[in-house]
Amino acid sequence: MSKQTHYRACHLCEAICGLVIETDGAEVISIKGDKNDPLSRGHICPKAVALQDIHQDPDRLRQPMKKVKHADGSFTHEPISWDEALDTAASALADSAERYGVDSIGVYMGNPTIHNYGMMTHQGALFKLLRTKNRFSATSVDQLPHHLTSMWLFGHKLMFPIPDIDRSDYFLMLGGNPVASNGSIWTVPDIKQRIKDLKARGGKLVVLDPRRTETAEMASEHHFIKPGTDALFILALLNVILRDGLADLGHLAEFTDGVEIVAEAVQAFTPELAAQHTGIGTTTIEQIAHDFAKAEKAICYGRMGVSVQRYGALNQWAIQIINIVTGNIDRVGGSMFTLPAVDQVRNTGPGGFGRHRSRKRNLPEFDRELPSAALAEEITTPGEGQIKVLFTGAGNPVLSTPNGRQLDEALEQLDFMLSLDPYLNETTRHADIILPPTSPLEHDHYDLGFHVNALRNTTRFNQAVFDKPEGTLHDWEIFVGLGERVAARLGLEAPKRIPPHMIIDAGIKGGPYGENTEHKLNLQALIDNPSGIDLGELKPLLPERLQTKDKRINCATPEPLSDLPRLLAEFSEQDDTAPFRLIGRRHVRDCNSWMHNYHRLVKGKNRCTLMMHPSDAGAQGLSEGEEVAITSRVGTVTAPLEITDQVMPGVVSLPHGYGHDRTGIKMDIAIANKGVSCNDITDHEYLDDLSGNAAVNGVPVSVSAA
Ligand SMILES: Nc1nc2c(c(=O)[nH]1)N[C@H]1C(S)=C(S)[C@@H](COP(=O)(O)OP(=O)(O)OC[C@H]3O[C@@H](n4cnc5c(=O)[nH]c(N)nc54)[C@H](O)[C@@H]3O)O[C@H]1N2
Ligand SMILES: Nc1nc2c(c(=O)[nH]1)N[C@H]1C(S)=C(S)[C@@H](COP(=O)(O)OP(=O)(O)OC[C@H]3O[C@@H](n4cnc5c(=O)[nH]c(N)nc54)[C@H](O)[C@@H]3O)O[C@H]1N2
Ligand code: SF4
Ligand SMILES: [Mo]
Repeated sequence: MSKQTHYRACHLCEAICGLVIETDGAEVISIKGDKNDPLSRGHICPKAVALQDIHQDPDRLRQPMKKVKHADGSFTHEPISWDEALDTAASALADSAERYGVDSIGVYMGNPTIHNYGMMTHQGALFKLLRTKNRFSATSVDQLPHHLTSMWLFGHKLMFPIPDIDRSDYFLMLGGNPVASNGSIWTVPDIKQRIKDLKARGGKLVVLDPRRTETAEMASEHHFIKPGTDALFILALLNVILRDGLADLGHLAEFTDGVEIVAEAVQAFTPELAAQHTGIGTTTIEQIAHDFAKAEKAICYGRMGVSVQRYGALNQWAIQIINIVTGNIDRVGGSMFTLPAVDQVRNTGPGGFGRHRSRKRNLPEFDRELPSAALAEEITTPGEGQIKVLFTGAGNPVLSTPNGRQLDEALEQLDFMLSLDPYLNETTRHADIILPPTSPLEHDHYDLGFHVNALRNTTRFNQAVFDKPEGTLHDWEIFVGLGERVAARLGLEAPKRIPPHMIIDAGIKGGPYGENTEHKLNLQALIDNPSGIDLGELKPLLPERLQTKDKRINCATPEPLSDLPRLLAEFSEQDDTAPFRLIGRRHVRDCNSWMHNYHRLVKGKNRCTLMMHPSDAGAQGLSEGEEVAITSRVGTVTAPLEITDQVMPGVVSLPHGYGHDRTGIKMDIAIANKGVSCNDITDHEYLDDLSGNAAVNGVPVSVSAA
């Protein structure tokens, strides 16, 4: 056998680190960071080696599976042929569309979709045939508020302001833990070094988080903040900045409107009100507002902790208003916009909001998707538009969406369920047919999503490390195979079989560094430079890059402004009556729910513990390691207690993505590290009412000895 060297991006998280993979025949010999990658500079985390583990995992499905019912009433999944699987699945979709209408088909797409360009380029063709209003995705348990904010302020759902940490002097971070997560809506490989460099330059990182996280440990300052109260803090900052004459829009002034309207609207949000509920003193709030506004180049950034809570959209909007009024948008060392080689801002629609609503709870659509917290009820509520057939792709909503137990049960009521997924897991165990794609090392790769979010403009294409085994299909081929069959049944035009790399070639040629530019990039140029091509640091792009119709930024966004009374009403009551507020946490060796089946990522002590502050544990008479019951409005789970002053008093933390104790799954190592699902106790009715985003952080719970 011959040794070979391959270049491949790690697709497991948003940092998209460049890897050098050595193989010998069909074996992976080593996986290392690629020092020549202009974005990741050789950085990797402990998860990179999981690419080999995923590829070799005996539990990874290599053939389509069909759910078979046995005489004793039990079910198993048995392998079947691709033709039988695709024919059966396509018939079920077409039958349902004909019998009950297209809205009887539900769709849920999970997070790895964005990390897999074949899914990104080909999912749309199938959904266009189905035209169902019942589409859902992981977006509404995650970054929905960022999309809305970008659409409202900059005219496109993907116009994300990207923290330019390498050239900044002041970084205010709320509810993000990039040292564990490796960054999000911010592709920032090697974050630890970048934080060290910021501090070495005399810059400051200020972190607000109810837990003293790995990132908080590295920060210049960390302030505990009570979960769910951030909006009061952020609006108080904004109020102080505007009140004290610290606003200075810089070049944004020429094309920005509505600041006076915002200034008036936030007057009620005083440091005193914020201090009363957040746990942060008025002096600190005033100080942070002044430091931020006076810093030459400052960044305000918020992530999961402020997005996936009761005021997610308001928080993200107000964060960007702070960046705008201090002139820190589109400024070197502030938050800047990318100009990616395949320009998804130009290639995709701007997004829309509230153009239709969910049947049962009247929750708003965003970009043709409804909030995932409504999926279960849309399956169980009878009437026109009820979901009878569900398609899931690269998602595990039973573990990842609020009140997962309710969804787990609802899935049993479907007429038919179809999953595009390499694993038999907590969600796909309900599927009548599971369609497993090729392994990540068996297909080529381009980061359609994450170059858009990166702190440097680079571009990189990777060829497959291994040939595709005979009798297997890539994700995109499965979409096309289904689409062709559905189209034939419904008498519609079949989707085209254009391989994703050709779509990328066209995207690059027509993009900002394409054939008509000095760069003259095309796919071949990327193939010739497998570590990636550097397109330089982020540059100021406004107002030209704005996608708003009038090429202006209007700060007085009606939707978040109309959400202010809800916030005031909630916090006009004096005391929080909830015994504890539940938050999540991420560990560098986890990735949501699906990476617990690889020994080297799960070994060591149990990570699925409930963290509680010593004073709370003392008051409740609970001791270290003891099994405790955590109860919310919708359910109870038990977990071992970890007593630590990492969390603030009144707050408990349980990671998500565990709960591999369901029967019928095939992931032996994960089963041995089963833990419990925190989404068994998060509440599908506890939402950001404005956006419909789930609020999995700040959930009221009680804790007692189990
Ligand atoms: N290792 C690892 N990396 C990952 C993932 C993973 O599962 N594991 N998942 C990937 C995905 S899909 C995403 S979206 C990103 C997420 O990336 P991040 O958002 O950076 O990661 P989280 O750990 O969720 O950070 C959220 C932080 O918010 C805090 N928090 C909770 N509630 C509140 C609150 O009310 N206010 C404030 N201010 N803070 C609060 C939490 O304590 C936590 O530290 O990570 C990605 N990377
Ligand atoms: N309580 C709580 N809940 C949360 C969060 C939290 O912080 N706290 N975080 C939320 C966030 S940020 C996210 S993004 C969601 C994630 O929610 P989901 O995306 O629903 O869940 P994942 O755990 O990422 O599941 C990914 C699935 O994709 C499959 N898969 C992996 N690679 C591929 C591939 O290449 N092709 C196909 N077809 N399938 C693949 C895996 O086998 C797995 O079944 O969870 C959310 N839920
Ligand atoms: S940080 Fe780790 S998981 Fe994320 S892309 Fe890099 S190596 Fe992969
Ligand atoms: Mo996510």
